[in-house]
Amino acid sequence: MKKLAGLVVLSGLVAGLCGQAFPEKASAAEVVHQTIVVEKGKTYDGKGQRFTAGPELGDGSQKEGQKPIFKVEDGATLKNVVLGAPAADGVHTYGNASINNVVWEDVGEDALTVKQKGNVTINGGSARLASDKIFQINKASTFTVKNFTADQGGKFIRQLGGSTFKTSVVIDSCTITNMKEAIFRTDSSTSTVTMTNTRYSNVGKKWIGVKHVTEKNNQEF
Ligand code: DGU
Ligand code: CA
Ligand code: CA
Repeated sequence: MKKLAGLVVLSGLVAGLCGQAFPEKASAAEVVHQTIVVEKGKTYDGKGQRFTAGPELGDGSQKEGQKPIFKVEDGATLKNVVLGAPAADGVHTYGNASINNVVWEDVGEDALTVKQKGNVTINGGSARLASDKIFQINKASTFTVKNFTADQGGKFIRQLGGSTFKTSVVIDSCTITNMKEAIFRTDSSTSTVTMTNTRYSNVGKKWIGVKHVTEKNNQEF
């Protein structure tokens, strides 16, 4: 975080010296004081805007009970958004949701949580610097992540500890690096994972508790 702030200041200076300022949007973050709700069936296009959490939502630490920056309702789409630090509890989904090109620069308590059952698809984007979980699945769902890059976390995906509902995880065309524990961890004997066309390195045990694993065309490096 510190490093990043320094970089932003530095690039501002350089841009100033060269007489050409960067577009305002590239550096300015909008501080969110109240969760932004993407209502049923609607699309929210952030057009690259960076958002951070105000203290009302949380500090992005491992403290539970923080609020999300975005709540995505059934049939809604969130796209082209950058979440900076602090990111509080990131994004919550309720039902079917599409999350396209969302970048978590510094994951808060976690990056995204499935709060209500549905098909959740994350396409494009990236997440890094998660102290523990990146994606948290709290309700039965089909959870698809594709064209996504994840670096430095505890677990890439975690099904709620102790839960036995079925989650179907699909990971395709991702790059996953430096997970302390696993790519997917579950306590449910019915949950499944299918991973294809994915590059991964230093991801701990890869699967913890997963009884049904399908892997094709992946590359460890
Ligand atoms: O202590 O239920 O981390 O949704 C256990 C909690 C925990 C959840 C989860 C989440 O698993 O709060 O963020
Ligand atoms: Ca948590
Ligand atoms: Ca959480």
